[in-house]
Amino acid sequence: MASSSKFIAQAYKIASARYAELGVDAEAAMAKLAKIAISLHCWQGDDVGGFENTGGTLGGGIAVTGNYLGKARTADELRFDIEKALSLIPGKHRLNLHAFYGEFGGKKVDRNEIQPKHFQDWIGWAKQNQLGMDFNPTCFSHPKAADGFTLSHADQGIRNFWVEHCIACREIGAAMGKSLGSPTVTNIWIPDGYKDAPVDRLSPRQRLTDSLNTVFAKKLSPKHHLDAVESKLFGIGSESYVVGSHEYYMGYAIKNQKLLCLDAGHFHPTETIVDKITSTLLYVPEILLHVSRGVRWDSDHVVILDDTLQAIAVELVRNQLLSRTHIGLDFFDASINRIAAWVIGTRNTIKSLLIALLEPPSLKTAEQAGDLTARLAMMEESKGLPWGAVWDKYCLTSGVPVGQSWLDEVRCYEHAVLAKR
Ligand code: RNT
Ligand code: ZN
Repeated sequence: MASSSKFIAQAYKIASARYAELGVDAEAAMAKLAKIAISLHCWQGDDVGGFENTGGTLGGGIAVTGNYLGKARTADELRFDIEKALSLIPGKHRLNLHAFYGEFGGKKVDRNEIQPKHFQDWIGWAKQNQLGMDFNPTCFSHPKAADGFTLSHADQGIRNFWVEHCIACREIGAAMGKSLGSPTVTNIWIPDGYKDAPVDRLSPRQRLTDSLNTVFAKKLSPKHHLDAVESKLFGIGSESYVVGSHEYYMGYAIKNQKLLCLDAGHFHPTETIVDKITSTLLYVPEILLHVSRGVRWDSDHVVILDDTLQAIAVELVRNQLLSRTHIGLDFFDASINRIAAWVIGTRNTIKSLLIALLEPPSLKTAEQAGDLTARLAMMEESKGLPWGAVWDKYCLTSGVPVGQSWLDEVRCYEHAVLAKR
């Protein structure tokens, strides 16, 4: 049942007074929140399928499970679904597109031949919807990636093919950024690795460095375009060795002043990216986050409002790192309504930032005074503060459904649109 706006207003009044008592300005927190853009990943809408229509299956050691009805089959359907999701999420956000979502008019255009013109409809749509865009080379789900290697491949021909693809993607990213007036982050993730223990762990990494250096050889204006590189611990079929490990890309990003992409699901199950944010931002200009949720061996569950997500959000807010952090999402679930998955994960990411923005300053003062007892006490007590009332008010003033009422809209859309696909 939708909450009435009268109760929301009353609850907000009491909540903001309570926050004011603690030295927190709830209005100011909402104003700051409204400026934070989250980059929605297009690939949640069609199970990382892309629109090349080559009938290929998802490769690269990533997998989407589930068979929920209504997956987007065309770019138009995907855009329509993203619009629906965005209408249920407060704030102005971005779209994160993968290269194999280009529109090729039924022609076969191989990955090394893609051009900005294949993305004109996406760019036009983003402009209409006032969205910035981010971009990704698609170095998987392709015959030339079938043996699990791309930019670090031992065969120079195959390596060159992927280098060309990544170069083409940077040009496309720059065209997006230029025409949308906001820099596009083009993030390189490759699946390269071995199922079983290799003899030579070094050569593929040397080849990857050569390839990346060639990919990045052309300078692009940071006004339009930024480069990011993403590491991984293991994938399906690359359990024993991943060429682009965390240390590898951390070193590369620091040395070459690239953005480091930290995917929350790409580390050991008990290792979070929380400490990596302040550690790496001392040495790289900016970071890209792939907000995701690892569960045992899988890295891409829908983001929930858990301690890890909250810990990421407070790092960004407490240390004023939002301006150097690009927040992207990366999860895929086909066992539930795909639009609901976007809405749940994105709303949770925004909620976590709001909670961080509402943190009482007394926590920091306690730490600075060396009062660790008070720090722990306040940290725990602050979990019970009425942030939910501020969140409801934020949704209301942003013109999106409050509470679970967004689910009714998803259900209607499922009935009217998705069920007919
Ligand atoms: C894979 C990486 C990567 C992909 C997307 C589709 O493990 O996380 O970011 O999820 O490029
Ligand atoms: Zn990722």
